[in-house]
Formats: sequence, C-alpha cells, structure tokens
Amino acid sequence: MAYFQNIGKIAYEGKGSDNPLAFKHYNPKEVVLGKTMEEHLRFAVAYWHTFTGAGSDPFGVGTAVRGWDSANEMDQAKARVEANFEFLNKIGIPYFCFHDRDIAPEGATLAETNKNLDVIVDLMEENMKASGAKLLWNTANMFTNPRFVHGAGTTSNADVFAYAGAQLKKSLEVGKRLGAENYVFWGGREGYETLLNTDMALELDNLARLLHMAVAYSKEIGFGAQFLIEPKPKEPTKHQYDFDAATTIAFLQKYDLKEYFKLNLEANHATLAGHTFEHEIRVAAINGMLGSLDANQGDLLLGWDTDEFPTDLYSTTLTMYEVLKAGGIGKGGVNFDAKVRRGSFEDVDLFLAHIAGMDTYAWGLKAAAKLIEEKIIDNIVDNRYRSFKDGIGAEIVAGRATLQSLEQYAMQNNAIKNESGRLERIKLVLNEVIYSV
Ligand code: XUL
Ligand code: CO
Repeated sequence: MAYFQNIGKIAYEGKGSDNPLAFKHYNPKEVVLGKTMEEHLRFAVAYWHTFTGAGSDPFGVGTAVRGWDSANEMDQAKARVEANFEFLNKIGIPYFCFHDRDIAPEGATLAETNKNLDVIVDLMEENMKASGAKLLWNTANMFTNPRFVHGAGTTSNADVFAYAGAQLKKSLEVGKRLGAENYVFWGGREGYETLLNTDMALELDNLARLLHMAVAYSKEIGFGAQFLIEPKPKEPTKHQYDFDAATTIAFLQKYDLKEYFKLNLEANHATLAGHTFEHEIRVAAINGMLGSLDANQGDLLLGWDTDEFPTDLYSTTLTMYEVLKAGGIGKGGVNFDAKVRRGSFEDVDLFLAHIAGMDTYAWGLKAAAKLIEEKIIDNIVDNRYRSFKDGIGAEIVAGRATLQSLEQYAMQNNAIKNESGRLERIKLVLNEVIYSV
C-alpha cells in the first residue's frame, strides 16, 4: 500500500525552480571536491521522528494523523515499515536509523518483545533487499520504559542492569542481521539528579562494563559496525555522564574503550552543552573520534532539545567545513534526528522538512568546499599562527624550548606586538561565500 500517493520522486531542479517538492541545492550526483554530494552527505531518516512520533508534547497529544496509524500495535508497526521504505525511495535518502522500540511494540515479557522485534526485522530485511535502502545505525532504547527510571547501565538496580544487557544483546544481533554500518549508544537515562543518593564511581564503572560486554559480544558474533557514543549534556537527567565530546572521550580513554568507539555528534546537543556543532566536531576530529552526525538544530531561546530540521546555513557551512577538513564522515552519515513542528502535521510536511534539511546541508557543503578550495580559512589561520613557523615559535613546536630558554628570549624581547584577529571582516567574507554558491 502507498502512504504518500500524491507525492512522486523528489528531483533536483536547481536554484531557479519554484517547485516546493524539488531540490534546489541537493544534486546527488554533483561532484564537489572529488566526491558526489550523495557520497559526502550519506543522509539518513530517523525512524522515531518520521514514522513513530506524531507531534505530542508535554501539553498535548500528537497532531499528525498518518495513513499508517492503527489500533493494533503490530499492524501499525508493519505499516510503518512500508511507509519508511516508500518515503526513502521518494525522497532519495539511502539510509535510515532506528531504536529497537521505535520499530516494534514491547510485549508482556522480554521474550515476547523479542518475538515482536523479529517479525518486524524480517519485514525490514525483505524491504531492504528489494529497495537497496541501508541501515546507517540502530540502537537500543533503554530510557523510555519505566524500568529504566534509575538508568540502564548506570542503574542502582542490578536486575535492571541485567535486563539492559539482554536488550543490548538482542539489539546488536538485529544490527548484524540488517547490516548496520554503525551502532549507537545514547545514554538517555545514564546520568543522575543528585549526589545525595548516587554512587557516581560505581555507576561509571558499570557503564564501562556494559560497553566492554557490547564490544566482546560484537566480536563474538562478527558484528563489524562502528560503535558510536552520542554525547548530550542534559535532558532527561540533570547530569548526563556523556556531557559533550571532550567528556565522552575522557571516559572512553579512562576505561580503555577509545579504540572501539567514535562519536555520533548532534547539533542540538552541542547547543545544550554551550558549544557550537563545529566545536564538537573539531574536538572529535582532532582526537580521531569523528563518527557520524545527528543533523538538527535547537532554538537558542529555548533550553531543551527541540530537534528542529536544520535550516541554518551558517551552521551547516561550518559543519561541512569541519567534516571536509576531517577527511569526510567515513562510515557515518548525516542523520536527520529532527521532527516536524507540531503545527506541521500534514504528510507532505515530512517531505518538505527533509528537503529543507537536505538542501541546507548541500548548500553548506558547496560553501564549505569553496572555503577550502580558495583556502580562505586556511590562509587566515596560517597567517595568525605564523610566529610558530620559525625562531622561538619553531623551537616551542619542536619541543626544544625550556623555561630557561624562553626566559632568555623574553628578557631581550621588550616590545611584544599583537595583531588584530579581524573577526568582523572574516564574518563578512563568510557571508559572501555562502551567498555566492
Ligand atoms: C536524544 C537523541 C536520540 C539518539 C538516539 O536526544 O538524540 O534520539 O539520537 O538514541
Ligand atoms: Co540524536
């Protein structure tokens, strides 16, 4: 059955087009810096927002009425699978991502839940084979069910830890079956509210134990996906353990997990941590930890995760600049962890929102490529740090300087001269580049 009957395949029509159901910038086969846009961007649809979510918020139920809605949970789960593959084909997105609990309802027992999951995974496997659509990543939702009230890997209840391990095991098996290219760990409830009832050291040790078990089991079953941790600073818990890229890298290093993981960075999570998305990407990249991106945007006036579709060109330009400079996104991709606003409840809004996100990323990619080709930022940065190229700067970088040699130099250098950073001029140049592509 077709759920989007009035919508055909979305095509690239270019800048001159006034067709809202067409791309103006995303031209999948267009080559940018030696690779097609499709290869650079590796877009993915987030199943939970596009097929499971319906626009509910803390003050009201969902507003979207979907063709795949059904009173029977398993019928609805099957219909969502069909809608997913129809959508991927029409919008021209090669990948999708899901949590185990997005795709199939929980049963009364873990065994029943796994059985429901198997039915849907069978259906997905068939559809993947027929359509060629691929799984960028899957993950286990160990935060929605009330059993995870005190956490999963960081719970105070060993029975819940055991349940989480069992759920994770099944989720890794599903990933292997569907050929997931990555596997994500987002610790929704892995954090705490107050130290008054929390053993932080035990919780962190246990989280690392669970991750080591996941590494070991994946090896055992031959699941070759890249493991990714997705940092987020707050929401739902006050102190999320994977606060940001730097905190997460320190955790992985401490527990000898760094070689097995990279990071899945999300724009809105960066905002909540008080960082820009490009900051998070740079931190990951310089540590060899850039894995994948959850593309969305927050609202700087709001302090929570609004998961809006990315439409901010400055952000996508600087994001793609970081990705290109890091040598590309590798096995990762650009997953739209984004939801249509509650007021955008029509089916066509799902298409319009993804088109907006894809065009904004493609536009950002083109602008970033120009920044690189014309060495605009490289020249600024090279010039700014040129004092480290020779003389005392070169001695410092080579590791030959000592406090004594620095003192000797500083004592006879009485006229230190700094230069302007030229920030206002640089921002205008950035505007010009973005609007020129
Ligand atoms: C929550 C979030 C998750 C992860 C996967 O803020 O981003 O959807 O991407 O669990
Ligand atoms: Co996310």
